Amino acid sequence: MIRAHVNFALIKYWGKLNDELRLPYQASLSFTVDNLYTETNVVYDDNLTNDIVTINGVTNDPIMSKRVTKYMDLLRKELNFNKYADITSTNYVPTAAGLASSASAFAALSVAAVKGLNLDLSNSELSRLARLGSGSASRSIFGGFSVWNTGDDKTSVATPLNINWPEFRIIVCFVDTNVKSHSSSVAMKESVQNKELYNVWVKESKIDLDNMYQALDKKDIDLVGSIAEKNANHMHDLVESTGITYKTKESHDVIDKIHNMRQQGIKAYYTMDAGPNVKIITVANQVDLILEKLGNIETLVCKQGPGVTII
Ligand code: 2P0
Repeated sequence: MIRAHVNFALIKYWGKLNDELRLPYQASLSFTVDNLYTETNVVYDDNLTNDIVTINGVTNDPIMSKRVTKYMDLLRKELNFNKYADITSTNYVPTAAGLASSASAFAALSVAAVKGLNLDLSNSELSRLARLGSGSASRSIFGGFSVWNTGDDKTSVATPLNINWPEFRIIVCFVDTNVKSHSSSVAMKESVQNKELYNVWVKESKIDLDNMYQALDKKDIDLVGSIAEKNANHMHDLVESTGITYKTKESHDVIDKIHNMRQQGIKAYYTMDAGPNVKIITVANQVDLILEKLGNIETLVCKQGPGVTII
């Protein structure tokens, strides 16, 4: 069984240069967390004539399992084998939280599929295979902070950043569990088509990344938080220029609370991904204050998590 953890991007991946190979236009930087993860087991069986896919206890669900079998077909081609497998995967995220993550799912699946073949691949090679399943999965191979670089099929992989910052926290605010998000792949595609705005995004996110390296080096939460917040706002402005929006009224309410907290000197910054939930970027000694100010919003406090592990 392989366990892979969810990662949250502080500098976002948004837009594919190559759809099939999932090569990004810009590098992204993320934090892999401890308490949201996927566990996956892949058992090859010479008698099988197709893959059997069970996700969260449901076998061969038409939409979910199709993406998995398509990915297994890709691995059969890439790694040159022809066996089918019984695949069981469970997402450990708060129930009904709307936080299913393709990052942890494809990181766990890629590694479980490789281990089941008794292949010994490097973390870089595993990151590449995970990327082919879902871009952000390339980063979940590693624990803590990591960067997924641009490049070609071989070189566009994630690498871990050697940053020891045990006090860093991300508080997930589950603001709206019922909203059906637009798929990030579709929203990315539309964003890329808006060439003028998209080019600005690519240019700015490179600057954000450089600034983020320096801020992380100093472990300066105000700098890290404000760069991440600016980067997330830029991504969401780009998304909204296509007519899609991920922010709901509830998201805006939490964002307002975060602005208020900052006026009171609390170190709280936000980031958001392809959905309405808001993630607060902070450090350990601010967590109790923040939770108190959030009131009855459902939250999950995340610390640094490990890279993929065999369990
Ligand atoms: C990220 N997101 O960097 C960005 C920020 C969402 C917002 O990566 O199409 O599921 O499978 O490569 O990785 C979500 O996109 O996209 C994502 P695919 P993925 O975390």
